[in-house]
Amino acid sequence: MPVSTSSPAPTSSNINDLDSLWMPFTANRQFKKAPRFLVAAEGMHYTAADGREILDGAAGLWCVNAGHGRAPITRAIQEQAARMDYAPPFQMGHPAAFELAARLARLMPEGLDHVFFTNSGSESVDTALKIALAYHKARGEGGRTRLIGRERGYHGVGFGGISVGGMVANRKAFGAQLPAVDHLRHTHQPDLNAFSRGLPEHGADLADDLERLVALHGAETIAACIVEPVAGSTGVLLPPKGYLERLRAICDRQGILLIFDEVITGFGRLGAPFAMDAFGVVPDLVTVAKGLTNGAVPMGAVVVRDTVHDAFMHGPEHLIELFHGYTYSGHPLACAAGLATLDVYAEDKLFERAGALSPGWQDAAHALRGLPHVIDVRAMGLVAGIELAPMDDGPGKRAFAAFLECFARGVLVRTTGDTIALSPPLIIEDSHMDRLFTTLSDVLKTLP
Ligand code: PXG
Repeated sequence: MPVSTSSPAPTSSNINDLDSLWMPFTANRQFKKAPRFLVAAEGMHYTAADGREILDGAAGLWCVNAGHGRAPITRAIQEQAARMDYAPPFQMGHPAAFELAARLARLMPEGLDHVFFTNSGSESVDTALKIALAYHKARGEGGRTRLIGRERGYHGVGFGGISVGGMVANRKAFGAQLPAVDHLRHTHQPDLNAFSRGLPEHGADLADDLERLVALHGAETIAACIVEPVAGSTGVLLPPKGYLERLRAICDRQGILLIFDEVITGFGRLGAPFAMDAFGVVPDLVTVAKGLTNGAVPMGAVVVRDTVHDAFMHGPEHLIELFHGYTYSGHPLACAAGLATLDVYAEDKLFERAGALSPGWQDAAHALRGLPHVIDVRAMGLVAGIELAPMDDGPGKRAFAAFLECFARGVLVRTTGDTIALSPPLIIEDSHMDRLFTTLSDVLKTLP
């Protein structure tokens, strides 16, 4: 049955209570004095409440990789909602969840064959950490309870994610967090690597921090090490050449599970299906979300190596092997969106497209070198970080001023600290790229 999509869009004139909504990761009081509303989206653009077209330089929030309003995805969600709105995921199944798991596993490198569904990146991270702990316990190595993250890591906002994460602001208000966590140093060394084309030359040795932590705590206490292959939220930090390989080798040597958080790097962002493909390093567990459904319905997943999964599949068959799951794990609407999204990625060859566009993208990003305030440019696939010198009176202020001015000129970018992060939908065309970088360079010239 066709479903009407003609309901009127809300406009700023019928939004008259801004008080009730406590907005996430937002300066609420500042926002509500001068709000910015988006009311529609199609292709590479949003429509703002005042009718202006806004070029999406951020794929929403790193998630709308196939562009907005893709008809097959919308249709799949509508049809699934009409056929079956919800099905319980515990001790029951529905076909789309099994199909999406199999399709996702097929996209992954060999050996990453088993998929656990969640509803977000944060839940994927907590799920992966719990699987790692339970895996060691199931194999009789229950002493492996320590989790290793990295400074400047972002792994969502659950207690597991902020514990292994390394963003100070996301941690310091929230008490003691998980015990038995330690961190590798981050790999951002602008004094050695600023304006590197491609991966930075210096810093592979920072992976040896994991050996240092093994020496400190004992490998027999360490369950897993989690990193973003490219750190997104802390400013698009590319891994130094050889770093991920070294981390993999240490994990192998020490019996530590390696978890890649691919919530941002997955689904074509780096010009390959996943960071694993781009860097040729395969972890034991992978967390994904965002691009899995093109952002259309919340969904995340953890993809698990068969040896890890199989360690749970012992004992009496009537027993639940993993006491973990969400009411909405594998929600039918999310599965329908995910299946249609994977179809669109394949039909439009978007991962290949991102790879083909990448050299021109990197040229355009690096051409910003020399403009006022620009102290580093980092780019790969279809992602770029443009780091600005902070203002004397507060870190983050200059980049936020750039964000506001870009929006005023009809371009949406994302900022984190003093880095402007660009991550457009992978359907971007040359004309959009021109507009994005021209606007940005004009704005950089106007900043205080
Ligand atoms: N892992 C990584 C690597 C992420 O980037 C999450 C986990 C958590 O996902 P959820 O779906 O729970 O938000 C993320 C999320 C930014 C920004 O400004 C990035 C994210 C979230 C909010 C802001 O870069 N990524």
